[in-house]
Amino acid sequence: MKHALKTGALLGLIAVAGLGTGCSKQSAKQATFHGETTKASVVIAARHLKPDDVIRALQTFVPPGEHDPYLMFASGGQNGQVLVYGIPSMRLLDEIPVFTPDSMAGWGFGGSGNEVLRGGDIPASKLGPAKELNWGDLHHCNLSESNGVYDGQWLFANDKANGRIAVVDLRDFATKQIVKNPIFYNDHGAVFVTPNTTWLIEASQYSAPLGGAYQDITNYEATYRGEITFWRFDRQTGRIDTNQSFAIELPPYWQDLAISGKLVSHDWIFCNSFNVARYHGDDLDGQPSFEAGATSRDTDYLHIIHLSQAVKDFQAGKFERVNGFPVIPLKTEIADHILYFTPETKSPHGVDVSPDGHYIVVSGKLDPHVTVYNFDKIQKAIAAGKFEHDPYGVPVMPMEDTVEARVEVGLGPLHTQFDNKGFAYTTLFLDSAIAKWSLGGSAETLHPGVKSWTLIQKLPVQYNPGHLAVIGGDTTHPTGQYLLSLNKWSIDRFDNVGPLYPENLQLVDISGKEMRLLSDTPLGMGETHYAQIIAADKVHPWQAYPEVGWNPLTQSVDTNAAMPGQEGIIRNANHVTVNMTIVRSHYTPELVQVNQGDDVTWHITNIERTPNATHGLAISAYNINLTINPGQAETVHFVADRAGVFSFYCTKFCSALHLEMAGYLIVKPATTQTAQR
Ligand code: K7E
Ligand code: CUA
Repeated sequence: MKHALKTGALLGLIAVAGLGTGCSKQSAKQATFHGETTKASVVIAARHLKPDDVIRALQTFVPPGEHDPYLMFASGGQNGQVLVYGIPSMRLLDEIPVFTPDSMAGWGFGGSGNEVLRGGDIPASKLGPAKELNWGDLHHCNLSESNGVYDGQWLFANDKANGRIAVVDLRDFATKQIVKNPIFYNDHGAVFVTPNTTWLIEASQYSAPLGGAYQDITNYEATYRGEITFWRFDRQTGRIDTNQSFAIELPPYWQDLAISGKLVSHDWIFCNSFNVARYHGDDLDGQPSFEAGATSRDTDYLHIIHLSQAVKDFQAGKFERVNGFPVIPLKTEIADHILYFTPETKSPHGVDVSPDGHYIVVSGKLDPHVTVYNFDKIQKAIAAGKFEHDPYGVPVMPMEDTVEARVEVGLGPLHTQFDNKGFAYTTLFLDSAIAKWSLGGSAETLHPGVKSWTLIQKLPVQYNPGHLAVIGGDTTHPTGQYLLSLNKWSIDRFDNVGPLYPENLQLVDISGKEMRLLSDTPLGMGETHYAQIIAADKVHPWQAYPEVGWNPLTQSVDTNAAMPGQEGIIRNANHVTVNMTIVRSHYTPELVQVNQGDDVTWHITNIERTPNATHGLAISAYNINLTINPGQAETVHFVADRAGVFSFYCTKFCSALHLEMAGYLIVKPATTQTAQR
């Protein structure tokens, strides 16, 4: 690969650059460019670069006009969107709007974006009025997989704040569906896919009565619950089929991350929990806080779920309905051998499955070890049936029967990813470091002298990493090479921009024996919780929509789309239909005259076939802002309730006569009185 320069070649380049060992602080300080910017040694000296800086720069620099070999899809956290970076340059290539309106993409100001966003609202019910949701706390975005590897077709994301999940189509990098969980208000272990993307996993977080109704908190043990929803994804329609989806009821522990097994363990789901103590306050009443009460037990429970067994029960109708949604009750899960527990060290966060599917790695945040469970041992323990039972009757297997190894990695271990050489990488939140450690079997075989289940190296990162991402690092075929440490704090790393600091994404080279830090990338627009990295050539987005009149929601030509030659304004009583086409640099028609109170349906089609020839439609005062890509057809609907003269114009600087790409929406007042105002 073009960018995968070998260290030897790099050292050669350094020698050419005349760096040698003579880069003393003194000379660096005095040096200026003197116009000699084509001489590497002069630039290196003037910029005070150390030898390792130069290597790092050479490893991450992508020359102008060239492309990055990898794409990272990263959650945008509180901004509710997905961010797309080029790796190794760390150039931000795109922001895919998901849960939050976005002006650049014209998302949420009329048109198809509104339709998708409103699909995720909370409907009115006997509990209260409808709630419109206009932001999300996006934690995990997950690429679709075929046979356990990313296939580059779809991307899924969750909203922790409101218990929603979204489907993004990677043909046009646009969100197609947002589904509100009908039985829970929040989630966290989401969205994680099964190896063929048949099911999308969404685990709830903070226990509450299923269905969202009121229950007195003193009835916590009896009436509060957790759950995991299994959403059926239909590749044909590109949508979650809510009618083929179901949930399983769980005890009121606070379920955390959930993940699918793979290969040997492919039919099983693993989910962490904390607050198995079922602590529920109340601090104003003199009780301990949640942080003390929820961590009062030494262990919490790793949930082990037999998915196909749950699917069987769902298909056999062995469920109850909550808000109309099928939920398999706990007692059925126990009777039908769907759910098992095994203890995990308290307050765990990450749960990750090794590439071969054999090992499940769990990190208890308050334990300096990662705990590695062996899938075969879990199966044997299930068969042996030596169970204790939790207060709800769920079988609990002894930890000593399910654990393969415990590796001491450092303080505050969170999340783990894997490479293709038998190593695992775990973020250490409290140590502000990444631990590299060896898996059993594979590392020992591949690297003579390396012992199984051993800490190999700790690399300091800056600071407090959450998740980490290795190329393909959660699939059956990781690539290795690069690792991203997604850090929560940045403290002193960047120029001061006031009290709200950026996050820090750090790129790490893991291709050699030792991990090496390559670059820092501040992110001042959200908290990246999770990311996945895929080879860029595995994603095949369109450069423009395939045909003119393309509806991005149906991914086909829309029979209602405005087409060239058929432009015009049609009135039917007080219903007005505008059929408008756009091409550089005009709207047809340019004058839209309606009466106050008219119900306006405005179809607009970008008839361009040139890639990148995107236009906008911004209508003053009406809060309408569309982005219309080549071929795309959009429809916006509004009531012309405010009289006056409103301009509309193209928001994308599309041509020399872009400023002339404008028109008027003229709304004739219903009464003369209004006209005078
Ligand atoms: Cu650790 Cu939501 Cu996966 Cu944040 S989560 S880091
Ligand atoms: Cu179209 Cu500017």
